[in-house]
Amino acid sequence: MVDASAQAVGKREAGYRAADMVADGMVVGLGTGSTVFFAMERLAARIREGLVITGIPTSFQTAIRARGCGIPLATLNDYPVIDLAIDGADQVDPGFALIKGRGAAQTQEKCVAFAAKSLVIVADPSKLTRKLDAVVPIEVLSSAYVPVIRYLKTIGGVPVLREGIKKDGPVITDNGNMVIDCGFGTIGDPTALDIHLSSIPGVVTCGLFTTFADKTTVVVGDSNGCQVLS
Ligand code: ABF
Repeated sequence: MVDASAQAVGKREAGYRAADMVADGMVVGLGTGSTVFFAMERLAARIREGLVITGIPTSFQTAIRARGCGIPLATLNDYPVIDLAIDGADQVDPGFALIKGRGAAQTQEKCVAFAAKSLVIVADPSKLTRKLDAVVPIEVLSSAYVPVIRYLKTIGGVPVLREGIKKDGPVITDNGNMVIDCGFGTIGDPTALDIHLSSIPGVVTCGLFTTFADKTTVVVGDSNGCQVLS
């Protein structure tokens, strides 16, 4: 059982440490989720002290929060190369393969990770796992969610269309698509599954991130401080 307040302290430690890795003049990818929000809180303080950066948000939610923090924003089309991206994760394995997308923002997060020279994943210890085994969020065209679900079942997946908290309709992403959360049990070969899922017609982006390990640093925060893994 995860202690929620200790977890929040860890997230803040990790977020603040990642924000301190940002240098003046950088273009910074801003991921989605509560740990990244701590990083933005710290960036806001540094901006008040004179830091100049440009943020590239990965979701409407992050853009709103970043504006509130006084972080100047631009788009990936304005800045196709990002100096450093800070993002969260649902699970991280020892080789830095990731599951992301609980916030339904994995498409833009993957675009930003791809464009980034370096990717800093901020996490609390509960995110670290020996083997990835969480559900994989899959963003899918609304016009093809039924055949995609059907196909996922044929490859041994347990797919569930993500609904809102009130269960009164599907979650719709910032891109106007739906999300399928698909269980696969323990994932033996994350790279192969990433490639397979990404190749299904109708799938926009799957939440497995398996191609960024070489440029990834993982900052794990807990109540004693941070561990930086690279
Ligand atoms: C985003 O937010 C997602 O890709 C990931 O699912 C989630 C992590 O959220 P949190 O930092 O709140 O645990 O990064």
